[in-house]
Amino acid sequence: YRRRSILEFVRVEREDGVAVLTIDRQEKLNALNPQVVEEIGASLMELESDPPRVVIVTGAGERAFVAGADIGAMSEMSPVEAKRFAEIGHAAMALLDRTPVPSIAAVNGYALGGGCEIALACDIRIAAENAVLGFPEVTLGILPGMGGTQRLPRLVGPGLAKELIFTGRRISAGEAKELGLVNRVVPQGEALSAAKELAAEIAANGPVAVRYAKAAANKALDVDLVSGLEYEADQFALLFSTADAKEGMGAFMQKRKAEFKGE
Ligand code: CO8
Repeated sequence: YRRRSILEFVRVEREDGVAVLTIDRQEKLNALNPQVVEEIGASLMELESDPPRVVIVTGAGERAFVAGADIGAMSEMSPVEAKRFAEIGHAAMALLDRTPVPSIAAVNGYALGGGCEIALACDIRIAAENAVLGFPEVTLGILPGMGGTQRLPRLVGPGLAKELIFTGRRISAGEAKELGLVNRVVPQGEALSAAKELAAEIAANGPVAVRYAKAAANKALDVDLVSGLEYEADQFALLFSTADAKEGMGAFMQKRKAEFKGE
């Protein structure tokens, strides 16, 4: 990604160890054109050099998280340009996937197509009750090109994923909760504040432990059970070398609150 000193459609604010990445292209319901995708990638790359304790991704305004890829821009793409678009999308989602710290999508409104795929690349999804989710790509004659065909079956199982992808049907936040596509539904306008509360709860815990726990949980999706359990045991043991583990267990024994330093 090119480093851009001024980003037009993405901003990142940091507070108390939590970074909030906001996609802001409100007149197009935060739809993703190549520049928006590049800016998401560039912002995530920037965070890599000084990771926060939690990353939250959200959309500006109350109507949309992200209403998908920009259909106007896509309607003029050649296959080569579409491939490039998918590649920068995958690269940005890989950064989100790979971020060592927990990520939360605050789904504040429409999360369609590429929008739903961004939410899927996060560890946890919180939806406002007005949120509408779905994968309308096949209704446009294309398919989910930013990881949806791969991440949705892993999250909700192949049967439900295929139904959603083949029909392109939009579902409510409540239905998404029933399917396990979102963790929780909150009142309209409260997705970001709920995500921040959750982020604070996570950020109060041992940061190294949380990172290793994320890596171990991700392993579960990639390897067989025996290898995964071995990995877990190794990470468990490794944490005993951290000051945080001494502090955490010591604080319990001394009946006081632990103060973690992330070391
Ligand atoms: N692309 C371009 N413009 C959009 C998009 C979009 N996806 N979504 C909304 N807009 C624009 C509208 O055109 C409109 O612009 P204008 O005012 O200039 O006409 C403005 O945003 C407001 O939208 P609406 O007037 O349509 O608002 P409504 O409340 O009537 O409807 C909907 C809201 C239902 C969300 C409707 O806008 C809609 O259906 N949008 C398209 C949703 C969609 O199909 N998304 C999936 C796109 S495909 C995709 O995401 C592929 C992912 C692969 C990515 C690959 C690599 C990055």
